[in-house]
Amino acid sequence: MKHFEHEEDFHSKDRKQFRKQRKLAQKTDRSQFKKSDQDSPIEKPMEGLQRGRVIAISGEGASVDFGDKISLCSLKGLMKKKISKVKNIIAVGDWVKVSDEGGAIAQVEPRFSHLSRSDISGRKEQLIAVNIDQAIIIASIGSPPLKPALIDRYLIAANKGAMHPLIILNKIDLFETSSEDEKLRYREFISAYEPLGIPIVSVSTHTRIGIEALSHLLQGKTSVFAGQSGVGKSSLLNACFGLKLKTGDLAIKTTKGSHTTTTATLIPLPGGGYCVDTPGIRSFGVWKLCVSDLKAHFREITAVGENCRYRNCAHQEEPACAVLKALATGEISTLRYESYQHLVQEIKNTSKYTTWR
Ligand SMILES: Nc1nc2c(ncn2[C@@H]2O[C@H](COP(=O)(O)OP(=O)(O)OP(=O)(O)O)[C@@H](O)[C@H]2O)c(=O)[nH]1
Ligand SMILES: [Mg+2]
Ligand SMILES: [Zn+2]
Repeated sequence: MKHFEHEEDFHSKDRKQFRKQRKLAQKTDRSQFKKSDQDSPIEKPMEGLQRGRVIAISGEGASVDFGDKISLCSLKGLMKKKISKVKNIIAVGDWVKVSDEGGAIAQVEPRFSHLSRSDISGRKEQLIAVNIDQAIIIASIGSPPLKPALIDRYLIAANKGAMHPLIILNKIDLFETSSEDEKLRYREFISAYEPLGIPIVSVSTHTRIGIEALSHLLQGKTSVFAGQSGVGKSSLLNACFGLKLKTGDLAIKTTKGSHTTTTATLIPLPGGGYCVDTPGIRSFGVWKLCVSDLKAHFREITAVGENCRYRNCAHQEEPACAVLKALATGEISTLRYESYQHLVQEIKNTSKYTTWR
């Protein structure tokens, strides 16, 4: 099966093919491919179809697990029928119905959860994995450095997609030899994020600290591993379940990490449950990020902000700003404040008509 270097390559190929099909079809039937026809790809039930689960997607189609066999199925049937707001109309974790002849996917079942992001253009939603119980957000305390702002993005996306989030901080074995700055950042992170009520587990595949606890959290559930390239997602799955997933060698590459896992794959776990190992991504834009997402996610900032002098206070340099005061006393964490300001700016850059109250 041909694998693309990045998932974007595959989906942009998809889009080109689809545009061609739409042009051709519009000549004969203008109703079928209307741009407004962009809802979910779910259809009325059809007879004579086999049900299976999408475990991986490549340039040639989707690998579908039918229980007794795994087959490569085409997306052609779906592409001909529907245009979708999402960039990829099916995703890893989808339950699909496939026609016996030709192995084309005819239907996609309703999803109970999804993890998605904005595609590179910012105009389409890109599904990472669907029908997943929990999003395991993985970061490392060093190599690559801890990025709280990226973790906040994943937390917001998990919440929007109805997945339970968990934070895993890998490479805790590096703590002793870390710089004072890195140590401080790690401690600050724990004290700022623990009060949010999201489980945080510090682990190491090298010393096996926390590996048993992580295995326990994954057992019997369906999870998606998300996080920057090089944080150790594949290494952690190997350490927890004795798998042999390909991992990158940071020692001979850069400390930024290079993409070792190139396509998202749903992996059955020994003892029950599934996990999607995903390729690390460079940037993660939350799809349809809005003011209410920020209010819900940065509750401590929203609550304190009620006491600012101005109702539309941006908490930047305004007089009598309660948030800046709380920041100075340490009541609000600098990491959370910086992350909040980043995301506010992102909303302002992408939407013209944002109102803050
Ligand atoms: N020091 C240290 N290094 C680790 C640990 N876990 C993984 N690594 C190293 O981190 C590097 C990257 O690991 P991977 O498992 O390939 O990372 P990944 O997140 O799957 O990366 P992508 O597939 O590119 O997204 C490898 O060199 C691992 O040996 C750890 O606990 N401590
Ligand atoms: Mg990997
Ligand atoms: Zn303020």
